[in-house]
Amino acid sequence: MSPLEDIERAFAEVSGIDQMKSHFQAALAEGTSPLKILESMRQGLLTAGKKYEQGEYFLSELVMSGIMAQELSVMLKPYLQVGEGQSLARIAIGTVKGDLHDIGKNLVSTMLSSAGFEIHDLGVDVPPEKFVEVVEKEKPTMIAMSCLLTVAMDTMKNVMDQLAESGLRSQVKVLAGGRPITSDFAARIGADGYAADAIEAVSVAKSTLTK
Ligand code: B1M
Repeated sequence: MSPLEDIERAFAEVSGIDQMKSHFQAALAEGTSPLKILESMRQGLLTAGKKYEQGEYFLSELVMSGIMAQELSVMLKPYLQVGEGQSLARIAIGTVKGDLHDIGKNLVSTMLSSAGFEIHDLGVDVPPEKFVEVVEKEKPTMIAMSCLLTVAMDTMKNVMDQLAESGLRSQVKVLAGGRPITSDFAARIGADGYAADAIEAVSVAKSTLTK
């Protein structure tokens, strides 16, 4: 089995940090691209998530898969950062209210900052009022909303509504993404851009700047 397959299986089977780390080292030693490592993690997490959904795994396994993903994200970070350069624009990013998932958001932040964006990370469980306040006071060029839970998707719509109500909508671009978010949903709520993953987030953020 290749190190990439090993990484995917380590996440699918939630086999612990030590095993995952040794597969990660093996993958690096073979010169595997960090983006491929990320994709193997994502595939493994999909399986772990499905097993949780089907009752085969408990919350403890979901928690452990999250800890493993966090560890791998931290180990991957130096390989994903390609340089600083001039700031393209300021982006305030957060996971919307009701949602505590932050691994994907953090990867999106890493890729955006690596591409030259200045990132203001608002964290998780961010209420619409907070997004509005940040737009008003700090005037970022863009806000980026992440959401992993279907029950929290409505918060994205609330953010858009509150931006419009406060007269700030035209002053800021809005990006939306996360596992249950689709381009249709993003368009329906009036976001300027949608990205399916952290890599796409960079190209979408860049193209949204010129919209
Ligand atoms: Co949660 N969880 N979780 N979880 N969890 C999911 C999301 C779930 C799909 C699992 C499942 O049942 N199959 C399910 C949601 C189902 C649904 O809503 N329909 C679920 C559930 C139910 C829950 C709880 C409710 C469980 C419970 O308590 N009973 C609970 C909710 C807590 C809360 O938020 N209020 C919960 C908790 C947790 C943990 C804390 C244990 C942990 C999170 C740890 C953390 O984030 N610090 C966790 C984990 C690890 C998962 C899974 C297994 C993995 C998520 C992850 O990190 N993926 C997940 C199943 C899955 O997604 N496979 C699951 C890796 C990450 C790199 O991918 O986050 O998708 P992702 O990000 C991608 C893209 O989505 C995109 O780019 C990223 C990188 O490529 N992206 C953007 C993300 N944000 C973007 C923003 C953009 C653009 C792209 O622009 C702005």
